[in-house]
Amino acid sequence: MTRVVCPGSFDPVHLGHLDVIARAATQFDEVVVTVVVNPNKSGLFTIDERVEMIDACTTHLAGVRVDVWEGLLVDYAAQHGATAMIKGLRNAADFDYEVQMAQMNRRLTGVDTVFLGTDPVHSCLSSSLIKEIARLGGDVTSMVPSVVHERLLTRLAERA
Ligand code: COD
Repeated sequence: MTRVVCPGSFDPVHLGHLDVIARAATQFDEVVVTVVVNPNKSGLFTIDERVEMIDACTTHLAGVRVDVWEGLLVDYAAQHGATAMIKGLRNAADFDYEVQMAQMNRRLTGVDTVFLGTDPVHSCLSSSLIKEIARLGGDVTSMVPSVVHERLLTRLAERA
């Protein structure tokens, strides 16, 4: 059985993330979408809320489950028998950042990273840009699933 980890902040999950997760699910037996806790960064959504949203958006995908981790990702991969990390690549900036992390992760424990080139339809999506656009009243309905859209508008209204 091949188990892989698809890590991120997912604050919140968007269609670019979900495209990569769905494509990974066709290649590997189990994809663990791992919400990585960054203790120095408070997000718009709590970790539990991010997990709930990813769960809601991936129920139709066989072999996909969601987990949470705080610490080195390679430790998570080793403890859970994952053979690789999956990352989506949007552009050259992503490549420069991700390839260094991939090399370091491999150096630390030998775990490899598999890169999936983003579907061009989603290449300009990022959680931070989506939050900024929504906060300023822009339309993000084509960028996130409806369940995320509703929660995003609710949270921004609470914070306004
Ligand atoms: N299309 C396709 N893929 C996308 C898109 C898009 N539009 N946007 C993002 N992605 C992919 C990227 O591969 C990205 O890595 C992943 O989705 C998650 O994106 P985010 O923005 O939710 O998450 P990041 O980039 O904040 O997550 C970074 C990690 C948490 C993965 C990283 O910091 C990490 O591994 N931290 C753990 C601590 C650790 O081990 N550090 C040592 C590293 S050597």
